[in-house]
Amino acid sequence: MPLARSLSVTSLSGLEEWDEEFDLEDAVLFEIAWEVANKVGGIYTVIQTKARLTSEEWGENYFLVGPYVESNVRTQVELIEPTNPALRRTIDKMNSSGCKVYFGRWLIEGSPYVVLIDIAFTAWSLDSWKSELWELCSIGVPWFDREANDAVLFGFLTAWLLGEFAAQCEQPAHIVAHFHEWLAGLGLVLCRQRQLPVATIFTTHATLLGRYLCAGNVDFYNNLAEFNVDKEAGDRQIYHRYCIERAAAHCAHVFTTVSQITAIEAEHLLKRKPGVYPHVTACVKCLKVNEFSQKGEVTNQVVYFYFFFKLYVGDHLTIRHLDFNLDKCLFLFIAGRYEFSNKGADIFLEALARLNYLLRVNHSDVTVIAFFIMPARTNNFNVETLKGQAVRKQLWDTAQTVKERFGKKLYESLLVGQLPDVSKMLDKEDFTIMKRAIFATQRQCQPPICTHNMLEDSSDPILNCVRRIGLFNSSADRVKIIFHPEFLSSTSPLLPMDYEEFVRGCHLGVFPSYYEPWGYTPAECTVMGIPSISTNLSGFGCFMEEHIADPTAYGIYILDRRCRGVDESCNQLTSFLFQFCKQSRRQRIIQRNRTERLSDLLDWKYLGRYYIAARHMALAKAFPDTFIYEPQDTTAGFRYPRPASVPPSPALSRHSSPHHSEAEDNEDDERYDEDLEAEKDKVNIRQPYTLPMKNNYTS
Ligand code: 1S3
Repeated sequence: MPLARSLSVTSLSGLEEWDEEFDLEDAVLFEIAWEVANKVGGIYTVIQTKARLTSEEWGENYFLVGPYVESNVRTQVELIEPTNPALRRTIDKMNSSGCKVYFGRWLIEGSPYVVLIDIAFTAWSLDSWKSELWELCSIGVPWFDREANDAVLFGFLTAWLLGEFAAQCEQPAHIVAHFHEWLAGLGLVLCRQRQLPVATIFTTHATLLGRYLCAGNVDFYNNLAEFNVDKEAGDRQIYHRYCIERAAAHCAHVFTTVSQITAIEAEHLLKRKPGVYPHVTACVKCLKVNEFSQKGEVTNQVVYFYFFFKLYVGDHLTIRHLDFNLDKCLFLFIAGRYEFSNKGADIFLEALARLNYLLRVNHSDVTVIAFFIMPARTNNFNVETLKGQAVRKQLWDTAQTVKERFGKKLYESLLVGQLPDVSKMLDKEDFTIMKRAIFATQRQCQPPICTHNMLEDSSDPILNCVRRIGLFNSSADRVKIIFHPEFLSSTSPLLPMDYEEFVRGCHLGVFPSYYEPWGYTPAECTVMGIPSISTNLSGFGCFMEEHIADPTAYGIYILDRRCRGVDESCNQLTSFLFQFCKQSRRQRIIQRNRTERLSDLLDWKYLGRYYIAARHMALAKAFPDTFIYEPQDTTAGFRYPRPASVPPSPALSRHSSPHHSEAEDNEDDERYDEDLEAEKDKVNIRQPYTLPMKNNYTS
């Protein structure tokens, strides 16, 4: 019998311990998810950002498994011959049996290997696999549920891959297979049913029922223990999906989820307590803002936004009346999967209406521009938005024309040996061209709320809410709304920037979710030094509350949606927003610097250890003769201290009033630089990280 190998995870040095003490050469890790090289939602970001750390740990023995989507492969994957001989034989065998399986490197940090399975190519097996599923587990998948059909194909193919791989290995292999979310879960169920030599982990990033129940009008958290889960799933026509998810959770050697709050939910809805709680984040150092200047918050993106917005609401700004001061504009945003109430877009809009009222009655000179970046069905940009772009192009062309004419006159003057007469460099015709261009920016209608033509305009929840609260971007409104129902892309003609650039250009991310197992959007804001609002019903919000002494001082506003009614939460959100609007530029900069300092806390370097623990535990359960798992009590947690510069009492605050003047701001600039350095020094002397490691592995 091979010597039992002891696996332990102690503190953050757990990573080194694994490398030093254990020979992983014969162990192979497969990580299986629908979102491998296939961006659909949050799981993509999780897997993509974690890949580097996992590749470092598992090297050549780490393979991600996902669906083959040609358009994604063309842009993200370099197809190559399989490097591992057993895997090469596996893929050859599957391909000669009517499958299409590809192998390559995913071109992201860590360049992990990917095995991509073309499920459409094997669609002819769907009916027979469905009946096999019925025979095995009594799960009947209806023909009309396309996503569930994909889950069946993907599940049978991944189980085939793992089974074949185990058979092709010359020595008995120690395989770990980590499945994410119900869409990949069937593969796990089949692995166990076929008794494959595979240590299995199932991570759910949200429960199906939780998502559906919260999206309806249900008091979810107070009734968690009461739901008749089978009935609720049946009522929502997701019983078959629910069965796959629940079967995967129960069959797994190790069942994990992304946060404490989702663990409680999973225990009630899936009837198994997840043993570990890996706080997954989307945060990597490469997301950090290098060009963010400590002194000024005006990044290129902010300038771009000004420009974009100026054109977007052109007539208000430039021609009719300048209804807001560009230097006093604050850019807020919400982004993510379009789940109107789950993601808190409902209370955000309501709070914006209240904020608008407060800013108006207080005669504030601040203008808030709130972006909603949530994909919905559209048929392209609307005419008004495109007009803005056309005007931008026309202004640009005019500037080029005038520049050329100017250059020509300058050249001619130099040619005859004379310095130019500056007063004659622009003539009447130049002025006419320029005036015409400016006049063309005039518009007769209100700036549109939505940048696109919505397919379901009359029933769209954001648009209907805007209609109800009456925030129509009128010139008197201090809060303006731009709904961009498409994820951002640097190739977009309208807002040509990718998500990271966009976030950096904003002042505050607002994510008042009701259902948010983790919430990587506020986590991304944090690593990029952008303050954010999340809630104590989101994994991220709870995590920050637990680990930071004074989250607000770091620009982490946590809304109470647990113990307050909707109206009260909305008032609290309004007050957060109003406070933020009252901050001076200097206060915002200090806050951003503090926010950015939290990025270490969200690094995979530290949080990845939860995944390491889950894998160790699965190996020990599946191969008890070879591996022993020794969880260690590392429950001594840590708390990020209050920032050194936050006064213990408001009475001692130099800037107790957020309404100090601009002149004071300028005077303070030098003193502020010193403060900043001093504060940085203090924070550098921080305690070593000892993240609490939950020791209640019960699965
Ligand atoms: C899920 O994506 P979502 O936005 O549908 O998984 C994410 C990654 O774990 C998580 O952050 C998010 O809360 C979940 O909801």
